[in-house]
Amino acid sequence: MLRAALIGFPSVGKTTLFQLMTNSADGPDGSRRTEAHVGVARVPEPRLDRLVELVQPKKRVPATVELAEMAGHGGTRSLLDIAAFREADALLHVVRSFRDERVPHTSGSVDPERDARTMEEELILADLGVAERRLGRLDQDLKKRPDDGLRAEQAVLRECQAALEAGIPLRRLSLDAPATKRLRGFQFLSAKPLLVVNNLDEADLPDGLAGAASGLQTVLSDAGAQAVGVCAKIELEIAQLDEEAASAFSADLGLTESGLDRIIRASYELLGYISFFTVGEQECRAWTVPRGTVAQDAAGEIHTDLSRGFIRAEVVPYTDFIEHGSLAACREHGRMRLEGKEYVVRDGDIITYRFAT
Ligand SMILES: Nc1nc2c(ncn2[C@@H]2O[C@H](COP(=O)(O)OP(=O)(O)OP(=O)(O)O)[C@@H](O)[C@H]2O)c(=O)[nH]1
Ligand SMILES: [Mg+2]
Repeated sequence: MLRAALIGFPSVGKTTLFQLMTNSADGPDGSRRTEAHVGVARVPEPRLDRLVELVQPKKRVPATVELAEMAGHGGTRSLLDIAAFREADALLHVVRSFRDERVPHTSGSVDPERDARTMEEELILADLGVAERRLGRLDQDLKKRPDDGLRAEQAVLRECQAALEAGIPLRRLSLDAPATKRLRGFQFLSAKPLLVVNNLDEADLPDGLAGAASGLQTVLSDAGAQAVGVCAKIELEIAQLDEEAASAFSADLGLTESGLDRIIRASYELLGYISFFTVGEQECRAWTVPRGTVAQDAAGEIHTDLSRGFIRAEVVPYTDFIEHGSLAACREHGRMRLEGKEYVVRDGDIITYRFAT
């Protein structure tokens, strides 16, 4: 399951977006900066809808994304203190482009480019603090007891320190696999994939939806980040309308896809995530794994028993399933493949696991 953290400066629309994405009405309790506000977003997946139509299962279970929202006044420090942020797979940085004068801006003016840059600087500074503290300790330890593992850690941390001091986020370093592994435990914020969510003014629709007009593009390429546009407040209002009114209103504004759709799709693209499906009379269900995941690890996403007792995976590509309408028909027509542990799962695969308990 993808875990994402909604971060940003005060009053940029994080809670509004959180409500839009998780379909909830609550927000974080502002008085408790030590806890994250956590919710679950269901991943929109039209292919799952098609499978449900064909299979008519008792249950339709979408993939989910766990969303943690930061309280604006918690500051970047709270990102280091709270596990839900430290452990996030991706950061969704909400920046304000909406101009509404009734909502005061903490920096005095609406400037998404400045905000994106400032946040990036804060992430870099936070990481620099972590790296320096660890390097200090390593120095002392190495004086007492020379150790190759510690020395390797020191080397890679020094490389990080140099990058951070030059204002380069760690996600832009190309480190080899052992170095990446050594760094994993630090959960550096600037190493996390970053999606800037540009909270647009209504008047910017629909052209702003691509996310990065103007100077924001430069900030994004410096950061190695992507952007997507939303109009959180209006989209939340639309989400509360009945279907007919919602589609009429959306069409007026040029919104062809919901904000949730766009953000999730952009996050999946950014992270290289794909979907696979399990189908049966009980339930049809979508799952998310990073591209390149092998069948046995994908099984572990469903249940550890499936991974441990893995025998084989029966795989049907999505388009074949749609053409033939059922797993049995796919088997009859020779469209079902038997794959082993090392099979690399493809986007849209329908998988039935055979396993021993
Ligand atoms: N006009 C307009 N107002 C918005 C938009 N998004 C959010 N707002 C308003 O801005 C104010 C702050 O929104 P929140 O979603 O609470 O922002 P936040 O980032 O969670 O704020 P903190 O948690 O206090 O940092 C609210 O009054 C929202 O209604 C938008 O797209 N357009
Ligand atoms: Mg909030």
